[in-house]
Amino acid sequence: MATVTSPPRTIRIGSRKSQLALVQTYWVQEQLQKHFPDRHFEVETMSTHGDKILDVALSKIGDKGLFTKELELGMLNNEIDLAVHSLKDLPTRLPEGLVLGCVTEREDPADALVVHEKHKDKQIDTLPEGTVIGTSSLRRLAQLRYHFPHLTFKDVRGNLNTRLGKLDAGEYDALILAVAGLQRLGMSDRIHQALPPEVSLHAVGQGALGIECRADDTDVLELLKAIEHVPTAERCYAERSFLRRLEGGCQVPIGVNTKLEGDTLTLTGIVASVDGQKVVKDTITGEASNAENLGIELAERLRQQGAQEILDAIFAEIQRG
Ligand code: DPM
Repeated sequence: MATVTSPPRTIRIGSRKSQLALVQTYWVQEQLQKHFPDRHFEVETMSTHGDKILDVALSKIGDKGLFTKELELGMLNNEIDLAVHSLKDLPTRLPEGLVLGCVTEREDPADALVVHEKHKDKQIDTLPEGTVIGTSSLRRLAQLRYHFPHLTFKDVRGNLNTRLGKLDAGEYDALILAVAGLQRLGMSDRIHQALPPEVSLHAVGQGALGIECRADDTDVLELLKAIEHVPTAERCYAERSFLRRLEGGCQVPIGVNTKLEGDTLTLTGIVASVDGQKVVKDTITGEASNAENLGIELAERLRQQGAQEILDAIFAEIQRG
């Protein structure tokens, strides 16, 4: 009698419903399908808390995992098998039972200046006094205030199209957005200037996708290995370890930059006060195989230089509301 083997299970990929999340998820689905043509991958969408409260400033919500919690519950309840996140939205500590299964190849991690038409002949350092810049990122706000105290900053929420609409309508003179998000949505033409690291260090994990799965799902972990980009992963492990050590959530003025040359990893980190008055910044270099320890050591160095006081003041401010 012939043995009957059951067909391999369908892999259910969870995603937020935003346009950017879906583009990213379908890309991951396509990559997995390419590597494993005999397996079946399907996409399940879910709304997250962060998608539902669009009118509140992100920094005031102060909730880690704003965009990830529902997907994580989905994995723990066995409704989905993996979740695709923008790595920068994935908290550095994951719920018990879940792991970061892989990190995909990073796009340009820089922040982008997007301007209203009337400023099209300007760069970040030539925008006139009082220019209104839209951002809800404390990290972008703090660094730009530090360099350009004459600029004015205003909160902005909503998806990319909503934000660009507000810019074009004249509610803002400029926006700061991630280069990677604009590129993935086919809006590279809106990138007026990619901000150099001297002006703005990007968020931890920015430009990379992080795929989360159940820690004991050896099948999925094996599939994810095929689409892992090791150099990106090494850089991001250093960045995430740095942020974890500083106990920073995703809404803190902490920025990073990493470079990988051969096996040598260089990590720069910054902690800035929201008013742009205080900045603590340093760089560490070492073996890429030691990525996580480099992140920890850099965090400790910044602590000694005053980063903790800056962060404590911000956490107290958030608590007060
Ligand atoms: C996080 C921040 C922002 C997002 C904070 C920061 C930007 C918030 C804002 C942690 N997540 O960067 O300091 O400007 O109001 C987000 C974007 C992307 C992933 C959009 C963006 C796309 C880029 C990527 C929102 N999450 O940063 O413009 O995948 O890295």
